[in-house]
Amino acid sequence: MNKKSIKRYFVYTATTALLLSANPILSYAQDNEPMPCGPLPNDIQLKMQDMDMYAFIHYSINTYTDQEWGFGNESARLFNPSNLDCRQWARVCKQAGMKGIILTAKHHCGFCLWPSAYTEFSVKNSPWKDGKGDVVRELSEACKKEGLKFAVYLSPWDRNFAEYGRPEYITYFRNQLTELLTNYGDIFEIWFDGANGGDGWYGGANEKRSIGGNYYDWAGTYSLVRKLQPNIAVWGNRGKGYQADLRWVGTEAGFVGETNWCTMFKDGGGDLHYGAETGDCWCPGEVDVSIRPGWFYHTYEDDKVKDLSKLMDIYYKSVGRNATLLLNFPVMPNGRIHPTDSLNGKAMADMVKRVFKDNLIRKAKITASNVRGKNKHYRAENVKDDKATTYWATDDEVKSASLTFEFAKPASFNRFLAEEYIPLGQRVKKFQLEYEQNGEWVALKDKLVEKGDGLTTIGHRRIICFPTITTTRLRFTITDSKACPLISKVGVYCSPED
Ligand code: FUL
Repeated sequence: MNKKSIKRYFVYTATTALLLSANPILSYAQDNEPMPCGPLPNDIQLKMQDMDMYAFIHYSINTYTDQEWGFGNESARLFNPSNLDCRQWARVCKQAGMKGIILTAKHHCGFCLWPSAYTEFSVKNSPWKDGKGDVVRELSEACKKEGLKFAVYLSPWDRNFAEYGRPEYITYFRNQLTELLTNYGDIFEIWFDGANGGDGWYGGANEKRSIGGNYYDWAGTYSLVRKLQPNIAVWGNRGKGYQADLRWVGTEAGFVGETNWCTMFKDGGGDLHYGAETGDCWCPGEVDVSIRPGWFYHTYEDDKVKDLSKLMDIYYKSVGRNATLLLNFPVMPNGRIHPTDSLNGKAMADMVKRVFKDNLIRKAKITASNVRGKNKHYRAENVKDDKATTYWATDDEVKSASLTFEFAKPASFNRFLAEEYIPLGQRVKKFQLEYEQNGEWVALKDKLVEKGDGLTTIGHRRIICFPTITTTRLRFTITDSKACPLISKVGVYCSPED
């Protein structure tokens, strides 16, 4: 072996060892690691789910015409913010606990917030910065400075472009995608809205245009996106030859089903709101909702900004139900986010921090009804170490098992949180919570704030709200699971609001 090949040999063996220890399937045989169950998330999806919350920013010509959907015949000269400050948007979002921002680079009206080389309908023909400005650039830089990730929304429907509905538009659309995914650094998500076809200006034609099912050739478009940005999460559809990483949850009101599977069907099937228990691919829900009734800014909605209690409700019904939260902040015509939106967003983040600061489980003694292979590696204490990589597991044949938490002194709490180790699949179908009162186990299910499906799926994170109880013992029983349950975290907390 010459020097070069010796070096190559060492790099090869070290990499193989690393891969073996990091890859759950390959290292399975070594330490009795549970086998994966059903479809699994990819690394991009795992990272997205760990982000919990990220922001949408809706800003376009609509901001200046007081509309939600521009027709496409507006003048680019209307775009004239007096005090545009992307750093302020990034700060507002960061204070609201958002880990990244998705900007409407182009909404349905077709106006581009960046100086696209392929259209005249953009910031380059606006009075703002004498046509030399680029909102996409400014926000991508502001995000970097604030330590946030950056992403874009590019509306497939374009009511301005003359060729919309014809093959020429697809070339235009992909040219614009290429600009956005090449010139602005790392993009964490691409959002392809579902509103498509209908009436519009279309270069003066002023008509209705409908498109066929495969008009956008999503298979080709997704592969272009992934070639340009290998780490991007695609939000959108599933079908033959193409798979989005995240799915819509079927409503824009800010909630997903209590029962919520991350799995769906590759052919596009599955319930958007509840997922598909027997699905054949991983496609978790993303709850998109605006902090105001509309997506774009309207002065008449200044007193309709969602308040702390509404925002917490949304948090529990999205992040607390195995989904991510995409919360929209509209920008005002002056180019800034309104102070009420900013204050309410911050109040939510502060409350989330406050509620989930002190996990009472940390001081509790934990007893498990079963521990996989009686192996320390899978012990019950793993649920309180705050490490996403460790978990409590049971033997393979066990589909029902419990953890009992014993508090040294009576503990008062009103929130329960559980997380599954999802890199090996989503498993739990049903669980039960009981607490001890006067020497007897009392079921918590009758006290739940939600009177819906009850205690069903867990996934990345499930949070249960109930009026404050005081007890010395809590029992968490998984009563049905697709395979042996793997629980990486359990928490109980006392929120100041019941
Ligand atoms: C919808 C769009 O039509 C709205 O204008 C908004 O952008 C929302 C996020 O998606 O489908």
